[in-house]
Amino acid sequence: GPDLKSVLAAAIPAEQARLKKIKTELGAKSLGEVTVDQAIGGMRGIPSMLWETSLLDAEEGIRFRGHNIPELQSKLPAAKPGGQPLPEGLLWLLLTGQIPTKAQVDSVSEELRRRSALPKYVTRVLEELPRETHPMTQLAAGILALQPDSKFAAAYEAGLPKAKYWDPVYEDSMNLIAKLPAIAAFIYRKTYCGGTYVDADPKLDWGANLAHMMGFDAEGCQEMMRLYLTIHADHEGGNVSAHATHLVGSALSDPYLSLNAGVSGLAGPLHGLANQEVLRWMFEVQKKLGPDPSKELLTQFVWDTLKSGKVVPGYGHAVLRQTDPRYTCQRDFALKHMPDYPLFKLCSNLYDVVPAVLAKTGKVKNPWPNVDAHSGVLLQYYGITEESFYTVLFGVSRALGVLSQGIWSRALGLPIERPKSLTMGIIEQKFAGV
Ligand code: AMX
Repeated sequence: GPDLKSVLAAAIPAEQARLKKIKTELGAKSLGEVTVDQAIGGMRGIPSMLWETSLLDAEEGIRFRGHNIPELQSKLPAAKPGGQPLPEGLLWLLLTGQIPTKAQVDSVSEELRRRSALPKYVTRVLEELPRETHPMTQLAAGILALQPDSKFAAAYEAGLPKAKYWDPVYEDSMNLIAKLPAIAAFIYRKTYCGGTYVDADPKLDWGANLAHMMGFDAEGCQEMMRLYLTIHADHEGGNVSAHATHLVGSALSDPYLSLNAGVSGLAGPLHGLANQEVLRWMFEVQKKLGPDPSKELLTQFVWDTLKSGKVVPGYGHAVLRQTDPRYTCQRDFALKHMPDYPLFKLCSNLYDVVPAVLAKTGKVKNPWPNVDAHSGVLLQYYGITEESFYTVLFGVSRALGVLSQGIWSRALGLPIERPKSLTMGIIEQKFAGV
């Protein structure tokens, strides 16, 4: 059958026509008013961007091209029947809007394999960075080091017409996605394994190969990695990593430059770095209260964290108002594969006590756990114990979503972003005497 790029190319004209029709018929309609609070408060809730690959509902959580996580788990092809989805299948879905067949997913795995070789200068850049450099800084550096290879930057300089932008953006995005597991594994082995490396296994899929190159070959670990890389891929357009990638891409900076901005945003403790913070916080709990603390002691510990002025990592969300379905699917995975693991038990017990405490503060809008409250438990179980690495895995996955949208942003001809900013003086003046 036709390959991913052909299916994508065939889908583009209808979507271009659809956007044109929306602009013509609905362009002048209002999507609502913007309050001063929203302008000051991180633009929370202002509908102000097009993002086709996924949509977030405050109660129900994320849907990827209309499919929620349980639907992805039942509809997307798996490595083995009944297993976790292959992230390559999600990539197909994000790019084309269609659920792929197993043969189509295999063709993406093959395409990524073909594009996966890392140039020597990239590993040399990584080797030169001090070993203590945070893995997220190393990831950002590795992505930037690939940029000289940008097909889009070269084609733009040569005068490529706008209608063809999406094509080299696709080439760059697929090259980048293909090389990210090798970059991530290189960072892992360099930082924690004394610079000894494991070659890719051409028989493995994209996610299993990442685990393999890091040095982990257990079947459970491969399944965990496929699930992890699927559920972290996209969370609509306004979160920091997605919006940063989208914003920088809107200046026609190529996919390497754009994703670099995205992963730098993901490296913030209120966003992707929270998964690292969760583990450190859970270790603190264990150190202070022992391996299996009572719920009373846990409750007190949560209050102490809040009183010391810190956030409880892994809980709360800017948009969600319920338990994150990305948390729930990881919990289901743990219940199946590691029901008696002490760290999972602690994670479960925290789920029982943290929401009530956060609700009692009266200010936290969402007391429920997000994706980051659980992912570290699964990684620890399979021996990936270095929590400062966790956000790199998030970044590898997030690339699938933000680069897919990046290709569509160019296919749809979206313009450079330029929202209006205000001064305090202008706000005061506008409402003086009101
Ligand atoms: N612990 C303590 N306080 C919290 C809290 C938490 N988990 N979540 C929210 N709050 C506080 C806020 O700091 C804010 O306090 P302030 O008014 O004194 O500044 C108040 O509650 C209101 O905040 P909010 O409207 O509920 O949340 P927000 O939209 O401003 O922020 C988020 C959302 C995720 C940054 C916040 O919940 C948080 O800091 N959580 C902990 C870090 C975390 O888990 N981040 C990962 C999010 C998912 C992801 O991006 N990967």
